[in-house]
Amino acid sequence: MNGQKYKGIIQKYRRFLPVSEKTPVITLNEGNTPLIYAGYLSGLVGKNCEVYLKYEGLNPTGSFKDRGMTLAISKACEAKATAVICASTGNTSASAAAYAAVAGIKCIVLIPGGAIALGKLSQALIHGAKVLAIKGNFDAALGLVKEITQAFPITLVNSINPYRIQGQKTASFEICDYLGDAPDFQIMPVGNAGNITAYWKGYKEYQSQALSKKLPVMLGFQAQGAAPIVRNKPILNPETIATAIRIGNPASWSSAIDARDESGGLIDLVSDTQILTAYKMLAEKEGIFAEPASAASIAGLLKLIKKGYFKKYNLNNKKFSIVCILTGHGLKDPERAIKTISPPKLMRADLKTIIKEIGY
Ligand code: AN7
Repeated sequence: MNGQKYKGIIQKYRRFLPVSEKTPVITLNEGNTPLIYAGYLSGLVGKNCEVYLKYEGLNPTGSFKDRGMTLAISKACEAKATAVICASTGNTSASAAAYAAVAGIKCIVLIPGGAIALGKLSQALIHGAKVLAIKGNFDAALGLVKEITQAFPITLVNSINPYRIQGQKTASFEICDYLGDAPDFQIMPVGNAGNITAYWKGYKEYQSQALSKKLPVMLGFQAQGAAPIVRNKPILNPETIATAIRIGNPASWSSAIDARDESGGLIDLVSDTQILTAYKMLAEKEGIFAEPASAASIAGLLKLIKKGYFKKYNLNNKKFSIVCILTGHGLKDPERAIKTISPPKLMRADLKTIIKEIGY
């Protein structure tokens, strides 16, 4: 960092981003998230494999959305916008609300009523956004904000705003910088499909500038009840416990397919049960608490291991790497954690009782 203090992804990757000296930088020092070696998962894949977890839950508002939001809000401010709006399954609204607060501009968010995790709702509210819960799902909310921004001078900050994708691509730069090259495989959840689009764009840009050699095989996972890309048709009533990816008609559908096909990868689905198993395993074996949508990455990894997908890579005795993206923090959805594990029973505050319960 040339002795400079870290000041977020715009400062760090300025030359890859559509900013100038005139662009005000609205930042919360997002990015620079750890890529954590996952010993237990590596062992499950095989002896030649290194699995890493890109822990995006450690961004300032607890999800990867901050990377795109710093740029979207900075560009909105450069254009003298006074208000931004988004539809959200939760994390985008939390991030938009926080960055709009720093920028001192108005933030409006439309969320599917009763279907976003508590942590995310609390964030949007506490940062002072105007939060509107609609009787409809994310796809309906996105339709509404598109219409609103066509009619009123409010800037859309969903990932159809190209600055969001531009900012989010910096995560792949960080992975390449850390590993010295792109990984062989990247596994990630797919909802509105902006993030898979962003990562793929980032990997291609880094390679074209000779900052990395390889391109990863992109492996995306949707939730079984919300898998429009896998099923090749929009889902009218998407359902999954991974509320972040409860999306039936992704905005970046075609660029997700490009990422899949250009990289020789796949977009597949995992069930809610598989997501919850992976969610628990990740917390218990790797010490990382990620939200259910993020655990879809791990559920996808487990599914591919079971299918023997990595067998041929294990056979040729060369080391290979897999990066799983953990898009959001587990604390976003504390209710899910408590539902997944039975809550503790209340006991008498008595030494004997407690020691007996511990098993000594
Ligand atoms: C934790 O916040 O769409 O495929 O409105 O919060 O780029 O949509 C969130 C998506 C994965 C899927 N993991 O990313 C929103 C929203 C988490 C997320 C995704 C989301 P995209």
